[in-house]
Amino acid sequence: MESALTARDRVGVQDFVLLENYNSEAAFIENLRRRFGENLIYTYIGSVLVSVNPYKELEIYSKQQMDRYRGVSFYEISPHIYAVSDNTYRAMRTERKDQCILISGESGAGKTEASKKILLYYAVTCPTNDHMAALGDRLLQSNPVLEAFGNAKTLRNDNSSRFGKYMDVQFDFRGAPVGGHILNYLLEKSRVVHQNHGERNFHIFYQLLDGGDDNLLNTLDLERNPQNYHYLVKGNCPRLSSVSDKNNWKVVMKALPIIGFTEEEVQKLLNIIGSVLHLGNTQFGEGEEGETYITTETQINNIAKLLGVDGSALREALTHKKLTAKGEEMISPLNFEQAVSARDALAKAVYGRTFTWLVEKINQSLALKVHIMLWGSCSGSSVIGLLDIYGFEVLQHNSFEQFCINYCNEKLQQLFIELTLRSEQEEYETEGIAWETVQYFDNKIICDLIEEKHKGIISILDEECLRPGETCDVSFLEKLEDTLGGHPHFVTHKLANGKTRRVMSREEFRLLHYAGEVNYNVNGFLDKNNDSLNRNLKEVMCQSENQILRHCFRREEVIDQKRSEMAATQFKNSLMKLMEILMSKEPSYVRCIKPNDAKQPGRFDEVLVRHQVKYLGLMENLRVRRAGFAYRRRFEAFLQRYKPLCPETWPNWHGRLADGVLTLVNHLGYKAEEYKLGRSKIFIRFPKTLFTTEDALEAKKPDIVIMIQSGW
Ligand code: AOV
Ligand code: MG
Repeated sequence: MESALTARDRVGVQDFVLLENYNSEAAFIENLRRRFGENLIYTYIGSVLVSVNPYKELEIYSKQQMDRYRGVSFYEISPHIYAVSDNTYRAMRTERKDQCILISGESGAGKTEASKKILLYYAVTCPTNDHMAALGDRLLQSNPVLEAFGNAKTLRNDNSSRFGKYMDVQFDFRGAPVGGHILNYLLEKSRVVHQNHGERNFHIFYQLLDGGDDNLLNTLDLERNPQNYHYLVKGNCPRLSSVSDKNNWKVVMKALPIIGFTEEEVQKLLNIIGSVLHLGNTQFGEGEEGETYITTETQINNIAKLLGVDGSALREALTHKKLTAKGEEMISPLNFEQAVSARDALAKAVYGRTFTWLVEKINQSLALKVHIMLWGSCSGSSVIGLLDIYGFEVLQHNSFEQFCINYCNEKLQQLFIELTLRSEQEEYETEGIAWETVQYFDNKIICDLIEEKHKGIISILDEECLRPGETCDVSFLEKLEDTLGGHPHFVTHKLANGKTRRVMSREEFRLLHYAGEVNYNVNGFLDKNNDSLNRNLKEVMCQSENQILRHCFRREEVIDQKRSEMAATQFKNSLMKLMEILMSKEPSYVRCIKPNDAKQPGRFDEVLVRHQVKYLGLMENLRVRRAGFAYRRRFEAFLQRYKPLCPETWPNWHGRLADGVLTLVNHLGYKAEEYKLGRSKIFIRFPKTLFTTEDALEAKKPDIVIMIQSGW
């Protein structure tokens, strides 16, 4: 087996734990920079993988590379995303515990690429289950589809994830992938109707116009030029040099049937995408008496045809609102602005719900098939979860979406702190192991500021949305000021002495996030949180002949007028559930770093990298790791696994567990500095110690079989 490190692999140190001056941030960054210069984009902090985006294709992801990493110990070979994948897989197999890989870093740092590499590793290297041979394929094919509908070009990343994704991959007792499930989080729907300058709508629109054949575009009544569609011109950025819409279209169209979409479903899906574009081109006029009417009849006819809805009902629903007052239904006309926002709300709802349908459909295709469960071959199966969310982002103009995205990143950072920095140190304490505490910034204060009941930003936002009478974005901001003014992480234009901070607009509040300061403009917060759609528009949609739409817009929703949860609260609750899922699994971390803001290869902007190293808490991570122990095992688990290596502990140890462990490690020749015994666990300082023991066990395996057979 090829496992030797080459000289090039050894540029700098491959594990920061080996850094001589481990307290020096400059030395840390210098090590990253030197390795980056040699295309060594991966470095460890213990078992945490730090990855720097190379912004170019490297020849390090081939099948041969995968083979190099299979079954090989972490430290024998250069750091790689495959090593993390393999290690996680082996931990799941040997310890029979569910695992998760948490990938974090700011927008454009390489999270999505990392998650795809991990999935590829499992699809290629894991044994296949005869009955599920195509599952790996379907897992892989789900990516281009989800990216087409859920990713877009932003200023930070040409392929930015605009939804959060958590994917569980389920393995059977032989380690073959047999099922998958995706949870999706808050798609940035506002992008359907508006894009900032230099940004694009979701990829699928451009892919369809560029890649769809003439016939298809004819049936959808679409023209090839994206400039003709209002929803595609807001960012003034129709094409991308880094992305081929035409090729990606082909990839998506090939993937859909593999995942299990029927031809009819694909057609219905495209009808919806087309009708969103027609909706964007639907224009309104204002009559003499202030009434609103539609000036673009063709668009309405196209939509009616594509979605199988009644044209005149749609026309009416786009210009009128249905109200129920004292049990009676009333129709009231919309003014021009209201009609425009009803139209946009419809486009967002249709697109957003279709995206959810798409994820459900993919989940059906990846679902663990019943016959396997009946055969019982899934007992003892385990799961590896992969988390790839939208990264922290600061734009020129930050709104509700950035607020949610950055909140999500705060939660993930909090989880990292909980599971690595805090729990690690707490464990030494409970186990009674001498320890010098490492200080770190705990971002819980920011999470609380956002999510606390009654006085957090989300609660205040909900309250403002529900409060009867005149509420608006500015009254929301005032409420925030009243409740949160003086909080160390919350700032507005108002200064404590009653004066105003001139650099801030009166429509903004600033949050001092763990990853940096962000000014949020409150314009649109209430609307986006309300996320409401006029009832008569829902009615039209649920009568559609398009079965996807009928699935997305249920009759019950029109009849039952109870208010559902507001968008931010729904997001908060789904994140809470996600945290629970992640907490129940054994985590591994990939910390992604963006080397420059220009998306260019070979450029390592030290200031930018230093900022990320700081806020990701990598120095603290290193200090905890360095001062601590790489491995810990409960006494019984340690004894159970390694007892064949010592005649006194084999086949059973009858005394106190701690004494058994001591006898065992003495026999193995562990030196005093290599380990410590806590109250219930053994702590092993260096990975090498454990690997040597593992190797000894491996070498002993044939003997063990003989020992057992001969009743020893
Ligand atoms: P993100 O997921 O972290 O941002 P991506 O994974 O989409 O970032 O990476 C951004 C771009 O960087 C990719 O499209 C690639 O061009 C390049 N890239 C990243 N990792 C690699 C790699 N290992 N090798 C080669 N190129 C890479 V966001 O979704 O915006 O938070 O929300
Ligand atoms: Mg991404």
